[in-house]
Formats: sequence, C-alpha cells, structure tokens
Amino acid sequence: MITNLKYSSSLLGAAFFLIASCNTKNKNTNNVVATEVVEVDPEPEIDLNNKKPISSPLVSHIYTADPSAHVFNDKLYIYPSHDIVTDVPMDNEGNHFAMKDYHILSMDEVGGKVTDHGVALDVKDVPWAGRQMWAPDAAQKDGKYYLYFPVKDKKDIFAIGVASSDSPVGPFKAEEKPIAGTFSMDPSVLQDEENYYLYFGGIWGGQLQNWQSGKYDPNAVEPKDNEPALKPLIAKLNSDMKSLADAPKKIDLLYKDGTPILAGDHEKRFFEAAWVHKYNDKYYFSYSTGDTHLIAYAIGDNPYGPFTYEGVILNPVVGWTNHHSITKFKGQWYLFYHDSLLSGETHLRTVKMTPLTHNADGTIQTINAYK
Ligand code: FUB
Repeated sequence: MITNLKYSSSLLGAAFFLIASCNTKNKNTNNVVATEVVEVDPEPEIDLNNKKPISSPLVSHIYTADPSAHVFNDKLYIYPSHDIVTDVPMDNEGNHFAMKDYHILSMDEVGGKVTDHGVALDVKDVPWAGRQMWAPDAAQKDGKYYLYFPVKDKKDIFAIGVASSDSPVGPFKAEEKPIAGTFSMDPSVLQDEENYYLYFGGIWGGQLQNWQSGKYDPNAVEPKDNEPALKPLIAKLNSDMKSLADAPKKIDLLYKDGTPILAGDHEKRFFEAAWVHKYNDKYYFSYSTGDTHLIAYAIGDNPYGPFTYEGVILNPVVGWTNHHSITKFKGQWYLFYHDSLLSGETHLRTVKMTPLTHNADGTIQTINAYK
C-alpha cells in the first residue's frame, strides 16, 4: 500500500484538484533545516462532475477502511481498519496510515442501524506490536471468534497476528507472538467446509518484495517488468486457528493463455487486499492492483489456485487505496469497499457497501462507485 496526494473534492459535482504530486518533510541536521522532497504516487483522477456516490458511508463518526465483512449467526459484521488523523507525512510506504486499534461494526439488516462496538483490540495490548494496525479479517469456529491483523513489529517489519474472543465484536485477546511463518500484511480468511485458509501479502509498504529470498531483505526490489509478478500467499490454518498447518504457498495468478501475470502489468498484477469467495463451486480471488487503483478478480477451481484473471470488480474510488470484501447476506451478494470522499484525505477513509452481481456465465459485473 502506499499513499499520496491530498485533493479537494467538495461533495458532488465538484471539481477534483490534485494539489501536489510530492510531499515535503523537514529534516534537522546539524542545526541546518533541509527540506527533503518525498515522491508520492498520484491518486486516480476521478471525474465527479454530475455524479453521485452509489452508496453512503456506513458510519461517519469515525473513519474506517478495508472492510472485511462476514455473516455470523445471521448478523452482518464488518472488520475494518480504523483510520486516524496523524501528522506523519505521506510517503510511498504508507507511513501516514498510522492506525492504533480496531473497531467492529455490525448490522441486522442492510440499510438498518450500524452499531460501532468500540475498541475491540488496541495496539498497546499486542505484546509484539510496534505500529500501524492495517487491514484485518475475522473467522468463527466452534463458538469462538478470531481476529487476524497485520501490524509492524518493534523492528518495523510486518507480520500477522491473531487474537481471540467469545464474542464476534470482542474485546479480543492477542497472542504473545505473531503467527509463525507469516509476513507482509492484509490477511483474509476463507472458510471452506471445515477448512480455514489464510491469504496474505501486499507489495510496496506491505513489504512482500522484501521476502523473495525467504528472509526479510530490506534492500530487495520488485521483479523486472517482464518477469512474473510477486505472488500472494495462502496457508491452511490449524484447528487451533492460531497457527499454520503448512508453510505458506505462493498463489499463481495467470493470464487466460496460462502464463503468469507479469510485474509490469500494473492493471492486472497483485498489489494487496487478497479476498476469496466461493460461488457455484468456483473460487474467486479478488485483489487490489494498487497504483492502478482497481479491484480485479481471477477464478480458480480450489482455494490454492491457480487463478485465471477475469476482469475488474470495482473501478478506482476517491483516494489512493482500493480495498474490498465480498459476502452474501440474506440471499444477496455485496461488495464492501471504502473511499475518501467524506474527508478529502487519502488516509481518512469511509466504508460502504453495494450489491454485487454474478452474471450467468460466472463473471462479475463491474461496479462504478460514482454515477
Ligand atoms: O489501511 C492500510 C492499508 O491500506 C491496507 O492494509 C491496504 O490494503 C490499504 O487499503
């Protein structure tokens, strides 16, 4: 994940201005104050003229992002990131996404009251954590609930933690250490019959590029444009839901001709936000393409893939990041997503939901968040 420019979007129909394509940081070295220019990748340019957002914020008393939605006991629960105001400058590592806790949202029916259940887990209660609580997910097994969350450790390296509770809304009690064998960020869990699979990974600020050798290498770089792109990971969870049953495996994302998606193909390559849903016995792997701001998807025959690229689920939204989940509730499939329309700040996002349609041939209708 990354960050970017501040824009001014007065609500609907207003012009969308990119204020700058760089950010400045003050550095005080030997009493000489120097200004270092930090390059930041631009947000998508979205023409909001004469358009309205297709959905309203689910809550607006706090900023929320990266919504992972699940139905537990016939109720809809959303496990989002909790965005906060910060003075950390924007950069391409996403340092200004400085979140410190998680709040869980729930609703009994779509369009009904959305309840914020307060702090479910605070970074200060995670023994191994340093900073930046990013996109979480949750799972239910045998009446217990498990929250999976990425946070940087005290050496500033992302890993995935797990915390458990007797309630879907917490409070959650974190384990002493991250889940052994995990790295990078953006965990999500697929329950497939009695099996649970953990998906994870994200490039740039998500540090996936640093793990290509199997060990964290701070100097590692992404593959060249004509090489296969970095791959997201999958591992089956043990029955304790707190450890991996096997070593993480790389997931193949393929073009229709069966060859791997290339690192230079930014409209199709995996960036972050892995999510898998099952529809008509097929497995749909959806993900963010990061700097091209799309939610794309690929289809496979089992949870491990390979998955063949199929298309775009969600076009770019206001703000740099695009992150989603897909869940069926009371017979209707929904896309959960976020945007920065309410705040005008890329790191202060708002979660939303909208119906999602699978076509008769199994493809998904592309959604535009503004019409
Ligand atoms: O919310 C922090 C990060 O921004 C998430 O982990 C990424 O997926 C992006 O949405």
